[in-house]
Amino acid sequence: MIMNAQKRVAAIHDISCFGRCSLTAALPIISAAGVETSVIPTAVLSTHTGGFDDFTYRDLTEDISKVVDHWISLNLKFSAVYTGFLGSIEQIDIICGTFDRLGSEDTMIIVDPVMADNGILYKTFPQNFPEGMKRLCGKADVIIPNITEATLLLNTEYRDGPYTEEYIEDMLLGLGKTGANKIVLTGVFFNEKEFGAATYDTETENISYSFFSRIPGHYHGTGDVFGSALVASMVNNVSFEKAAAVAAGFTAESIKRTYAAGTDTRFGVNFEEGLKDLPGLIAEARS
Ligand code: PXL
Repeated sequence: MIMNAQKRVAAIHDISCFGRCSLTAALPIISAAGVETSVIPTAVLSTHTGGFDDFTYRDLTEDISKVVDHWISLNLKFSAVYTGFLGSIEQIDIICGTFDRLGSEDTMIIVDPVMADNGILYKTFPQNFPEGMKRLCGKADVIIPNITEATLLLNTEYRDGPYTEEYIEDMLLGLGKTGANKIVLTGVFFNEKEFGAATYDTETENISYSFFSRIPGHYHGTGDVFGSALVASMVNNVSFEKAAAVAAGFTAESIKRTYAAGTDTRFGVNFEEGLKDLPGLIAEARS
């Protein structure tokens, strides 16, 4: 392979036309890190589903395999495939197959099992969706669940925070047995002052935490901002734990700006004004 070839990622998420999440976050954030970002939209919605009613919903299940067929005919190679919100339960099997079809041994598979938050499965998904998501996570190198998604993957009961170290570390070890080698758990906090992510690498058995000052409110789309910054860092050869720290810092700064502006929390976070700093954060984490 050419040493300095530009990295290319395939991002497989919905397009929420308004609300700064999924592809409208992944595309600018991963691109800002110098990585070519190809997309497969799983659905097109007028807004995301968190706090808005009457959103439009166009399911693109039928298109995914056709996009992949065309890409295969072009012999495209990917450094990573990064999946998030899926448009239907049928897409689980299609995306499992897509990992095999688009991936080579150098391709990192990153699955954000987007399906739930605050103890509740998103309303667009059937009750058996978590079973399918478990299968998708089993094919991943890296998974990025929040606490609610982790409980659905492990069939354990959801609890509100603050959490204990024992609760989080049991969860990380449990997730480490589901197939992925690297686990990032988001929405972790042990007290009201700090908030962040925990990581577990099943190969080194290392557990790490990245915490930032907690800001009041529940901001929409932060999981996608975090996941995109994590992918951007990892494909740029930042180590796993440092990539989680870059992602947590980038997300925390985005939340801080949004809180200061008093924006409606449904409208997503101001990550845009942090994009110019992302390459520097990545370079620093790599050195
Ligand atoms: O940020 C996750 C997400 C992505 N896409 C859609 C969503 C959500 C979360 O609610 O509704 C459509």
